[in-house]
Amino acid sequence: SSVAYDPAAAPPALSSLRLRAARVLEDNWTGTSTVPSRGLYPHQWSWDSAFIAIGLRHVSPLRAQTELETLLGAQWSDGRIPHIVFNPSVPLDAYFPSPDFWRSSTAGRAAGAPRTVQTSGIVQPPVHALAAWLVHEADPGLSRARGFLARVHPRLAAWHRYLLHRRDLGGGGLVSVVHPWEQGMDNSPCWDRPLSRVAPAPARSFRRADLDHGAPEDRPTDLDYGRYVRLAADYRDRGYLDQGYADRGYGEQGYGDRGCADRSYRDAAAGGEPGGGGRDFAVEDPAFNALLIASEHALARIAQELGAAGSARHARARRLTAALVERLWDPAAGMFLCRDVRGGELVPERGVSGLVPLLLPGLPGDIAAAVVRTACGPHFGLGGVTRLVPSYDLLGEAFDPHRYWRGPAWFNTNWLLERGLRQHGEHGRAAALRKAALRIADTSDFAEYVDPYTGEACGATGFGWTAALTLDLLN
Ligand code: 9YW
Repeated sequence: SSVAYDPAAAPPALSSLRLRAARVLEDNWTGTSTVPSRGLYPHQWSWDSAFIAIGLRHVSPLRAQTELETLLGAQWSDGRIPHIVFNPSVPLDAYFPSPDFWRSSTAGRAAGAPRTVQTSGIVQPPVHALAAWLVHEADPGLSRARGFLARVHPRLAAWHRYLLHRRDLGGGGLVSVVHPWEQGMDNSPCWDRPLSRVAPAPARSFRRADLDHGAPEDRPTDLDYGRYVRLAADYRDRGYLDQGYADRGYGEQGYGDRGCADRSYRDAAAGGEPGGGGRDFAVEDPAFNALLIASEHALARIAQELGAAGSARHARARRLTAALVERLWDPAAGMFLCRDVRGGELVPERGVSGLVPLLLPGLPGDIAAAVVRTACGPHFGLGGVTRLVPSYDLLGEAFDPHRYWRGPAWFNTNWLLERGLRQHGEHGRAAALRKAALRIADTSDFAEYVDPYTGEACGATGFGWTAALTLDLLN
């Protein structure tokens, strides 16, 4: 078995939690990657895989490396890492949107989608370089023997280059997402205002598969789905091309040689203003950008391990941290907010995404202290009325303790906050959050998300990143 289990290492309750978490990852393993959930999400998801690798490294560093290598194997030649890599043996109707919606290998040709694997055309938060570094650290001997970092480094560098060069839609140095699915917190109230400009696709033009699993009343509404479908279809119909595609010559910067630049697509994309993705929806999100910055620091360490200099990347991470504060910090709210690039203003909604920059080592001390105060105050209740930090403002009008990203607590964001608290010397609060997360992972059977007040399980159980991050917190 690949489970490294030492019964002397942990008290009985924790060691059985560890075994059960490892078992979830075993059950969700397909042979080359791990599904988030057998029923609901039967393919490979990008940021799920990064979090899963972070936990998997404690039971099998080899599988953790393979998880990331499989994902990176589906990278587009423009550098983007797609948010879903489809498993060809899963029936088309098991998940919507399916490969026949995204049509990556045809519609994504000009942007360099791979020919042999089907993927989506949007992205998810860049947790990957951070994950790669943590996976390496778990077993440097194996990592060096397999040339793991040497192989993933150019792909991770191309990924960051894509985000920084193609996705700075606001012009202030930060990355924009062009779809709520890209940020990963699909129906957060932070998207309500920017999404309201998007004309929904008619409900009869698509069939949701998510409603067949779990509790439909917790899932995003049909109206939200219509808007998600419209945004994704428009991006697809523009060849998944981003701004600046035509004038900067993608091929030279992209990774690998799978790209096939198609002149007619280029010209079409260059025509409109603003062209490509983000025409109707472009948002600078604090968590997405903070994860990019954390991954820039990790990429600097990876470069150093490979014998190159890391100082330029560390410096870039510091500049990005300054841009994050400059563009998204709201002193009155005591937290970071999303910037609606098309509307040109900060979105007045408190999502947990605005606490995630606590992760960053370079955050000014007064800002880190204010974020901790906000997390512990009435809007998020950490150490007070909630057991885990909710995905959205307890006092917000849209708050609902069971509806997906509009209130429930998620384990990945709580794991990020636990790290952030430790990063800024809040060891007592971090230990309490860790304990609560472990207990609730245990009692909820590794739920996808939970009621932040009671810890009651919601969504799928046996959820990949919940099990993985449990393993990481146990170590
Ligand atoms: C969906 C897989 C994904 C996560 C997202 C989460 C959800 C897909 O599941 O999106 O159909 O709702 O919002 O963050 O990566 O776990």
